Amino acid sequence: MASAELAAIFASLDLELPDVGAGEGSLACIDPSTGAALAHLAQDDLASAEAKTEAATRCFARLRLHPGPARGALVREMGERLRAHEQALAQLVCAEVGKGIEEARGEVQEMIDICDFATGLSRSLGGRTMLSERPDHRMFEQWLPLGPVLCISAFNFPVAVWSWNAAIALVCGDPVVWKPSLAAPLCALAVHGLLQPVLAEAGFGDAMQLIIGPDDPVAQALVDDPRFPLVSATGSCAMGRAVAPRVAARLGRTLLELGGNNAIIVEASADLDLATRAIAFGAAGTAGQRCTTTRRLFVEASVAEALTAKLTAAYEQIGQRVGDPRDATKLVGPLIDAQAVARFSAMLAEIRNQGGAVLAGGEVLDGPGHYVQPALVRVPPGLDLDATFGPMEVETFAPILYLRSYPDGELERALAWNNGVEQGLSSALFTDSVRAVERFYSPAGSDCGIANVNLGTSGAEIGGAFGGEKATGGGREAGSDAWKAYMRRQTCTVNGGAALPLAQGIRWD
Ligand code: UN1
Repeated sequence: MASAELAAIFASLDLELPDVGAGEGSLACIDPSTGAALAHLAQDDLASAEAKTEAATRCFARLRLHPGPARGALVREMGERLRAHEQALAQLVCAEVGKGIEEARGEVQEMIDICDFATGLSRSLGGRTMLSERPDHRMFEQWLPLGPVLCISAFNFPVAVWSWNAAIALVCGDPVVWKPSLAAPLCALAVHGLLQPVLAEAGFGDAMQLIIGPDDPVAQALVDDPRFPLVSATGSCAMGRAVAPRVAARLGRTLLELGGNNAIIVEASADLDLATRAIAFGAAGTAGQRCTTTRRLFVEASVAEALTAKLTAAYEQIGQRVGDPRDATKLVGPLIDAQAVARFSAMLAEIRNQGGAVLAGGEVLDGPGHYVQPALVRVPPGLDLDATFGPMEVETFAPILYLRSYPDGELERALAWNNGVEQGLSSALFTDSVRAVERFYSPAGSDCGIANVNLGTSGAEIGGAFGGEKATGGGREAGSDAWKAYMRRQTCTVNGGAALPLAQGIRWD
């Protein structure tokens, strides 16, 4: 994308592109489909990050007293602005992170959806009343605003994941300080520039802050700051391992949404055409750069050959449709940067080295841009998955799908493989068998935060709680009761009587 086009997108949002030009300390925003710089931005330093944190903290004192439904009305207005500018924002997501235009539109739609959801929530957040064991006592719980939330987001969902946090946090009465990925600052600037005025017009402009700065020292200082009772961070397991102990050291709360090493199990009874479509989208969509991307595939032996043939054919077609993410006829855009391409190639070399085979795809396309053909890989036959996953343990953030068959009738084995990695984000089973479904959903079934039957691992709706177990971090964002992470629970007991009966029947007189 040319800089003029980028400036036009910003202008359509009534914003100016704050391009400071190349220079010391400025951040280059790279278009992954060309490798060229789109713009250069000034970065926050410790002093400006401190000022923004302080402003958010001061704003919290007022926002927490603003009625919940009134906060919901602000979030509804934010959703309206997003609706009105969906196309421009999608173009920006597409340009900055290389997501195909249709998927980029879907990402903006997720933002709109969560605003709708949070607006409804703003009239329904509530606690319960419990029966007290003491006469004339009333016991209930209430949920109160928690404080400023630090939201660290990743490049692959540069705006949607922030919005899951921000929309919910704001209706809960919490300001949000956003530290976006340095690979996607333009998306953050645009969304902030579009939505922050909604809050400003209502006198709560400081409830939305944007800090674009390096991890060291800016993000580290934010993570350590006790003014953030909650740090919500999305990214790699390595990032979570760096953030969580720092927040724990000050006894703060974290909401972590980290890596996935997601598997699909295909039983012999499955609709193989349906499975093929779901696997292809899950594994190759977004160029394999979703945390929910399908990375491992376990197929019941008697259909392994048939499914492999269908997938190989699908991958060959997909390989022809890798290219410019702005072109709606393409299915796969570029990887985020040259390092991601290098990791993709290195992993395929390692797999071949260990006796695995690349059945389809796997080529790096000539530049400019960071394009690769999604790879379908047969796991090295010598690798004993009951003992180790070898290279498959690693979440290579690129489109590599590992395929392995399991003996007929041994769903238990496939479930053990599904659960055998350190992450526990998403999982799926393709089957026509009710028994298999019940096994998958039983306490001995999938150990992931997301478990789907006859659909793929990626592409969750916002209405459910999103997140996973084990090294995925345990956090839940977006729908269901994920809002509880953004509030503090208070258990309240009122004595309406004249006596003072003690709990547990204790006598103390
Ligand atoms: C992510 O990759 O961090 O379920 C989020 C999905 C999307 C969200 C992915 N709705 O694939």
